Amino acid sequence: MVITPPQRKIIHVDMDMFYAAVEMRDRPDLRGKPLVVGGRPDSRSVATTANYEARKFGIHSGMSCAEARRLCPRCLFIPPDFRKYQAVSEQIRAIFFEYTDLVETMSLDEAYLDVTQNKKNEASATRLAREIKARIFSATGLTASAGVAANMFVAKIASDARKPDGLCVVRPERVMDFIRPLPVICIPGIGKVTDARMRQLNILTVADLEKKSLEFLEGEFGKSGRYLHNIARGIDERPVIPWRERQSYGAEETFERDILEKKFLLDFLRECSRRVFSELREEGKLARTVTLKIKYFDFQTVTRRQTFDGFLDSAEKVFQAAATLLEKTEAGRRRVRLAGVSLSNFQPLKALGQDGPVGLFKEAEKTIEA
Ligand code: TTP
Ligand code: MG
Repeated sequence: MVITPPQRKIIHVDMDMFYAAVEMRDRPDLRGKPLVVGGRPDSRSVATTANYEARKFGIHSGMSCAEARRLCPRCLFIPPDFRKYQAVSEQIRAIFFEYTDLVETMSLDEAYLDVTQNKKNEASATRLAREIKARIFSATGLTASAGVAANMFVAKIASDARKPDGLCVVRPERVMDFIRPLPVICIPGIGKVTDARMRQLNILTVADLEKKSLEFLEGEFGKSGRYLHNIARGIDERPVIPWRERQSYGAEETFERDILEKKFLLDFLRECSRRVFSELREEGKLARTVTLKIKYFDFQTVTRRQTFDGFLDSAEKVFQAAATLLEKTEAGRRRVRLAGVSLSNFQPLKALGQDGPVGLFKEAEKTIEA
């Protein structure tokens, strides 16, 4: 006899236009007007959120505020107040934990809940999702959208399907109809690089991906092949992990002017390296991977990454790695708008043994991402 585990019940909750919604809640005069949370439009800052009125003009997060103003000259710009968003985030997290301890927080405004077993002994995940949305609204005055499905991938797509204030339930027999039309960039783990590769292979949607064999996908995408093969069939076995360790520590900045001088960039990277190294160190961890991010004046962004056999045990080593990676960019020849350094691939110091990190820089393995 084959024993199959019970179908999981996953809810993905995502707040609607989060930062902007908080600002509009607190300032009724902002409501109904196009609004961007970000810096001043005459600075070089970027929009963190646009409310729905602003989105009608094509404004979206990540766009420069100057561009946002070009698209909508009467758009209002409000500086972000992260402490306030953090406080709301804690309120909604507390609500999630009333339902289950299996809560995986993705960002301030987004989390997955596994409610297969839950503290309310409620069998209907749909009813729970409705209740959670109502609780969030009464506690914070803000709306959230929720997706309900048997796995994380489908729940995440579902939460986006009926925004704002949406609730979308995707039953197992409807999953394939729901995901087939999606562009592959919607699949978690597919970034710009993989997306571009898929385009070359003429795989544009999940339906295109579904037609490819496991052998083909493993040949093209290595270890990710099986994951992609499963996802294309609506199967996602990733568990909801209650506490997610930070995946990376980074420091980056947009400069006041575009930078051509390499010396300036090197000084800046030294400072970034010092900052991220000490932040990580404070948490008792060391990293093996350094990533350099460069955004050129025309917004083209590249990352260069190197993973070492051993751990980077000083800020100077992080900087040396970043400086070497800088040589693999066009910095110095092409003006740079933003630069940053991040560290990933951690190990707690205590797990590194009494002798501390060994083999640093030995047989360095390189991963370069364009
Ligand atoms: P999202 O959930 O991606 O967006 P949103 O909540 O503003 O809008 P939606 O209704 O479509 O969910 O991001 C949540 C918050 O994270 C957002 O309000 C601001 C912040 N954020 C940034 O600071 N920079 C970004 O590039 C993005 C995408 C979000
Ligand atoms: Mg959101």
